[in-house]
Amino acid sequence: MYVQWLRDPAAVHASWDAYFSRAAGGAGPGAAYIAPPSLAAPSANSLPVSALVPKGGRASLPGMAVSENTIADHLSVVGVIRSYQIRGHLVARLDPLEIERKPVETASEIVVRGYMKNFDEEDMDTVFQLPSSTFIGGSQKALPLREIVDRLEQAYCRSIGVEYMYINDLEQCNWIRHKIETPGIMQFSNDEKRLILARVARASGLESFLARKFSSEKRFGLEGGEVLIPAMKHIIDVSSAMGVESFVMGMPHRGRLNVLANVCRKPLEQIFAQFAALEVADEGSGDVKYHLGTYIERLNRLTNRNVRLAIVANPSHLEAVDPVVQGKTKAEQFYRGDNDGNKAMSILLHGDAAFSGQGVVYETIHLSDLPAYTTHGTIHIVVNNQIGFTTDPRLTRSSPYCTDVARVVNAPIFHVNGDDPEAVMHVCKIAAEWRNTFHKDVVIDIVSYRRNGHNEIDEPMFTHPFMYNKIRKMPNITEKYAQKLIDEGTVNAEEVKDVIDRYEKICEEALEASKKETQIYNKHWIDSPWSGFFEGKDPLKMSPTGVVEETLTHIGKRVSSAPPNAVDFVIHRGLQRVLNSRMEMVEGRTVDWALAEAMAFGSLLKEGFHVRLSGQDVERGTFSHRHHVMHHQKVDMATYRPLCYLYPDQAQYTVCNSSLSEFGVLGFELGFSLTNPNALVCWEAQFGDFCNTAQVIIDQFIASGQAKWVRQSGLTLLLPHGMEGMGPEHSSARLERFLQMCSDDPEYFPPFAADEFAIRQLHDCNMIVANCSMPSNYFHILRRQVHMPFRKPLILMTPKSLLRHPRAQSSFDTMCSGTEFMRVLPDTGVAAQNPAGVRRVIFCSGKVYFDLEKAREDRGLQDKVAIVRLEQLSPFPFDEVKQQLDLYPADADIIWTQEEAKNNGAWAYIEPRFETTAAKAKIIRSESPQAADPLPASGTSWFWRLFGRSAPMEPRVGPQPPARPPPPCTPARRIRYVGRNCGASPATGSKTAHTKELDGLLSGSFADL
Ligand SMILES: Cc1ncc(C[n+]2csc(CCOP(=O)(O)OP(=O)(O)O)c2C)c(N)n1
Ligand SMILES: [Mg+2]
Repeated sequence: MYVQWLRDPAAVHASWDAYFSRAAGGAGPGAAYIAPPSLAAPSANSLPVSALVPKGGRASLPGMAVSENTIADHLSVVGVIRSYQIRGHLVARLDPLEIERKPVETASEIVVRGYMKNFDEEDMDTVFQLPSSTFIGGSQKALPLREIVDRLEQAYCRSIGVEYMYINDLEQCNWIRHKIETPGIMQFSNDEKRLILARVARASGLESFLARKFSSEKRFGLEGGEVLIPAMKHIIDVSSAMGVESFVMGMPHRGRLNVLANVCRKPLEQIFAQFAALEVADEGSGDVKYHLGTYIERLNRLTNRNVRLAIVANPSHLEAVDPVVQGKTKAEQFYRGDNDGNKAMSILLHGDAAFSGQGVVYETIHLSDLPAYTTHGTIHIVVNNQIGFTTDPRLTRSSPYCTDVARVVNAPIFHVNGDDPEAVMHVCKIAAEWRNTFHKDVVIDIVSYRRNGHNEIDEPMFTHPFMYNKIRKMPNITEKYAQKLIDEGTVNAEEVKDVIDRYEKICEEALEASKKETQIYNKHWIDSPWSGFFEGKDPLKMSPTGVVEETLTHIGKRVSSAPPNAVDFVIHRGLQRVLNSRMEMVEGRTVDWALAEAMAFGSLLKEGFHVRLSGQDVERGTFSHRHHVMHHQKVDMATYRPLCYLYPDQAQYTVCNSSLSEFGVLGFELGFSLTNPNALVCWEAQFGDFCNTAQVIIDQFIASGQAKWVRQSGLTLLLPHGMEGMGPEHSSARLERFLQMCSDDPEYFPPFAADEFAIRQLHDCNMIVANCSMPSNYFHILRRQVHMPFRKPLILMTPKSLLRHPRAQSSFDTMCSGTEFMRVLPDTGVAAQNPAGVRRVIFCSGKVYFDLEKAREDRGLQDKVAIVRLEQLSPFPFDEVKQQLDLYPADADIIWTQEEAKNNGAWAYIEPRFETTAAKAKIIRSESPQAADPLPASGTSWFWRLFGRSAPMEPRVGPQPPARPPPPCTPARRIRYVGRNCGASPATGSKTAHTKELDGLLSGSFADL
């Protein structure tokens, strides 16, 4: 305070000004405090202390004395004001049900605590100067105490309870004070009130219409919280007026149909058609109606500006969509060059139980201020119906409010009574303006109730008799607000009836129209349309992934050099060694893993594709191999990112260390990948096993997103994987789990033509799983992600020790023009040159290849054992595996060697597919290829129609084909497992045991030859 006073004496209370003036004037210890002036009436009905201080402030106050009581009173007034600002929300009338309304006396105890004890009734008319920390005076500088308290009650203890005093930034605090305390600030014109009424009437109207027409259907209605609809619309109006053009929204089940209809203006007939059990006319297995996404462009009537509204499709898993929405929003801002989030913003809706219970809320909110993840402020709206399914928040939440999680990022939180629509609109306006001003998160907690059970066929009285007896007596919000407006003369009863009847008619007409529909289309519910991406593309044409050598050399040299134009940029000596050895490799036309990755990224950037790599410590790389950000050793925060400076007209490269979150960050990157297909978006786990804390994103979005929501994503997961004696964790990325989710049929050998086999499989699969062993293949598979004419998620097991393994290096020859990704890497040694002499074919994948290769050499078995690597595990390369089986003698022993335990790794996935392939190989030898079992072409599929061609063969997406007889049994061609036993833990914790196990599996692989 003293420092403040030094800057501006008027900034502190007059009593402190007097004190500091004397102290500064040399008053000795204890003497700076002066007694109150004797001329002042000692009664509290005196002048404000400011009046006792000479005009001009800080002049010394000789002889001036202010009574101790007067100073104490003034300090108490400051305390009272501050108390309301900090704790007023605790007694605000937020709950429409008034279940926990506190008695007035207790309430004032809670808020002002001891500060009012100084005053009695007489003091209430004493005029006090107002401190600069309040705006309750408006243009007045002093007010009687009664008026001060009254205005504070109005501002802080009516329908709005605001929490903001923990915000560290004074400007932000003052901004909120101003918006909340200024007298008369919450006023609405008659037209504005009519608009609120019309909007709330539509919200209620839709729910009651659905309740009448589809009484036995679950819709997770909004009744009791209908004010959400005008609230969202108001936020959109205010934000649109401030220039926002695109709104990306995420929300749970509750009220979703209402939001689609009345906020997004999704055609009602499409919504009603979802209630009829109609056949789906296009691709995808679909989802329930209250999970579907949408994307609408329309004119905002109030601002006369176009707005784009997207609701992101979500699974049942509450809050899981939050980071996805943020990533999608970030991408919209990125591609628009909207660096401050002025054009695109996100709105997230939450339930009270989910917002406080789900950890991903915290993970998402914690991204809000990170440079590479911020969306420059999200408006969170909690539809706080004070219940979660059957659960009472008083027993299932430790935090006082369901919104407390947002306090960690200093977000202001506006609690508001949902039955006071004007108060709700007021906080919505403040929230939109807050976001526009400070570009930070803000929370609106609409305290409401749930009129029905969790869904419409659920009985709430089982668990909440007290609450529901109250709810039964509650008038509908439209009735309540209409009555208020009628009472104050804003509208008359006929107008209200007209508003309600008109919407009912709209619904009736839409229902009639929906009855004419015979089919529904999943594509109508797409949340991220990629206009222009599919059109005119040949679905079987993959652009080349090999590049001219000059590109490799150029990129290689750039990432092997310190900043070319900054001679004084001091880099670490260890890094210099890394760069030197990189340069040597480039000169020798070879690459290791890190170089291959840099060349894949760099060549895509050159071609104009944005590349984004996000995850924990990705900038350097967990294994210190990447170094995409070089740090000046002498200047803090001075960095150089070589991949950003490859070519003058290249696309932007983003590499960003994330927060220590998997669920949040993976969800974010998935969202990022949805906005624009022309980008490579990668998320890297620190170690592969950590991806299991993001399992919801993997199961509910990545593996099944396209099937449920016809929405593609090319997101790439880089998961360090491999048994290297590092213990149970840090070893397995749980390859088996990904493979189990792959939708390619183990018993079906696709009948695709040889030149289309790979691409048709890729098109039909739900995701790609690969475990590459060579840098060149890593290079190609990354590039293939963007050069496919469609998008599929890629799950890539990535190496640890192979990063520096001398044999895990590739020649430029395998990356230059004309080369491509090899799904299978055949043996190229003596065995392959004389296949007839081969006694055993070992199939494997990933790092174990190098152990096997060495063991074969050690045993001198190069002519007897062929080793074949499956680089792409799913979709399973049936055709190329068959070629390998055909190449070697029919009686050669076939084994699958893996380093993961038998119940882990690829074995369970591989085995049935090998059986199918082996059976096919036999059949082909004895029968004509046409005798195999292709499915007959039936009509034109979605896939082919998409590209304007008729289908040569029915693709394997969508309805499953009729059951086929199992493949013929061919015991001679069975594949045998060699590897670790089954295990509960992915790997042993003992280095010795690890080595023994490895020796064992290598001996087993070459036994009996
Ligand atoms: C992660 C997760 N756990 C459990 C559920 C099951 N579930 C569905 S709705 C619900 C209650 C949600 O309460 P709240 O967030 O307050 O929303 P409300 O239904 O009250 O609008 C629960 C537990 C779920 N959908 N997602
Ligand atoms: Mg709830």
